[in-house]
Amino acid sequence: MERRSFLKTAGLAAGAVWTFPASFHAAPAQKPNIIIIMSDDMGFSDIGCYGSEIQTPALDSLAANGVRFTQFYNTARCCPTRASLLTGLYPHQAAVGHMMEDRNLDGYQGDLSRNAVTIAEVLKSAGYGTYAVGKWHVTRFAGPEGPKHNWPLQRGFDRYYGTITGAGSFYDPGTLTRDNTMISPFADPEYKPKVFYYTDAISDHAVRLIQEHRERTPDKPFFMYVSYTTAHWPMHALEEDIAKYKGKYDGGYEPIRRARFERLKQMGLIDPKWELSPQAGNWDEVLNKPWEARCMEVYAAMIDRMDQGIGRIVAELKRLNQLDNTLILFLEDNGGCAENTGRNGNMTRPAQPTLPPIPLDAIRLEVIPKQTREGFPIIQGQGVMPGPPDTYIAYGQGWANVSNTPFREYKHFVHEGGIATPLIAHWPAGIRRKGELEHQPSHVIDLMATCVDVAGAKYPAEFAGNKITPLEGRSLLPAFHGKPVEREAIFWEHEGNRAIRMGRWKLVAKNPGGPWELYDVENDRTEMHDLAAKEPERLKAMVAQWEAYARRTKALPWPWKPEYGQPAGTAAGEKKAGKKAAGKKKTTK
Ligand SMILES: [Ca+2]
Repeated sequence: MERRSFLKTAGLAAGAVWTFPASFHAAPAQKPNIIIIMSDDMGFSDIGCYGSEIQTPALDSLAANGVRFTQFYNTARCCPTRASLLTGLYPHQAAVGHMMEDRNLDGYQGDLSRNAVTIAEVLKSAGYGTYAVGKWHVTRFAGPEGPKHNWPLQRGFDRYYGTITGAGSFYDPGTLTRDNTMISPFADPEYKPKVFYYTDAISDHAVRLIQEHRERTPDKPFFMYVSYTTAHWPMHALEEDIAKYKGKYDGGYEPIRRARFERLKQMGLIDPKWELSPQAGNWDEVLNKPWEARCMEVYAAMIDRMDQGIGRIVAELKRLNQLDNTLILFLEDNGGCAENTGRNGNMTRPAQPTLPPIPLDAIRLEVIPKQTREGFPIIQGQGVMPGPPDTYIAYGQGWANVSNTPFREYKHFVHEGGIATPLIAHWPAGIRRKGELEHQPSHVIDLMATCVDVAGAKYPAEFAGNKITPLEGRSLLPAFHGKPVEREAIFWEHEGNRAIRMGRWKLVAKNPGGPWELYDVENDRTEMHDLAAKEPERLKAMVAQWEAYARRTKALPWPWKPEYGQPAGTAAGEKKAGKKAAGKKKTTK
């Protein structure tokens, strides 16, 4: 275990540049394959090799034979993270500063910018086969007829199987698409599982596309983007997986959170001097404990199933003798989600279908469906045990707080709980470190630069007649080997939540009108001791830096109003924002 001082490399002297020597590792005979695997709405401590009790042997094995980053960051939300990952830019530069709506501002168009290129577009021109599987969610045009200018095949991918929108049933997901055609999972001659479960469909298609690539173009390397919707609401999982976790969460939030906190410290992933952030939710006051515990059992089962699929992908690479020369990266798109979807009300399941059935070949588009194909209504609330296809329920704030152990806040927010994610890098032929930790702060914007570097590709100044915004991220190749990556600062803006990280210092604010807080992250990464009042000069300088970033990257001007208090996108914020926006011009479609 590595006990190197945290953040030591973060405060590099200005101008210190480290260049990666070409001879550092023997150049593989063939360019490496690259697979980026991303999960959805999971917290920092939700996988085994980051302190979780949830069983993730496949990811743990990648970690044991690769490098784990302790300070890797996403953007706090699904679409902006996906836009950043694909383009190497901050989300607003890719025109996806928020969700999939056009707010008539450059940074907030809800449709991937043509002044950005995707990793697939860049690697394709470097001779790679390119594949995307799973959630897309970077275009507001998600109807079966498109327009499809920002669907995967029009953004550099050779093949695609997945969902164009952001969330949906795991048993019957809306906007399911193969290549350029929307399909029904129950009328798909190419894929006929006994039970359709989206996580398995993603894993199976990843395996199949790797096989087909090797059969058809054995001399070409490939890039694959595997984007699971695990463990975004609804809590949908197969009973055989839920059974593994039966009773595991009956003791409530605190024992699980404490155990994760201790394991994180033992593993060296967090500094023992950091305090555990406050507990959200009091188990003693939970009225329906079996229901609340079941929510987490299902959540754990969803992650378990994803890990089984990752295991199958790894096994296939091994079978094809490609594992050594494949860079596999695993990350999460945002922190655990405290949203309340489906947790209110008290619906019951009727004995018989009450609605007209939907034909098996019908294309469905819903994020939150009203019924199953058979005609059973979708049921929600505390009378409904989550898991089966006719339920649609989120796991709620108490468990999200557990997911984000030891940090504060959730998805949406840019305190550490919203933006801290594991990053596992596994590449036997290219990374010598085994089971080690890398403490340098880095960000999802870095994955494009890393892919360009690893693939020996060139990031273009112009693509398809459009000027391309210069790359924001830095290659993590040096960091894979424990060498410093030069970087002045990392920035965030989401729904008026703001942050900047410079070395050991983090400036952060919640909500458009919220005051700035300042933390010494080296001593206090759980953001418990606000130093804003003690460090007015530092605060002022960092605020100026953040504002310059926000204007440069088009995070400003804002669609958010400081007086909203709560950001749009949260339940409270949407209500408030909706009321205010109603009297003004309509900015969403
Ligand atoms: Ca997400």
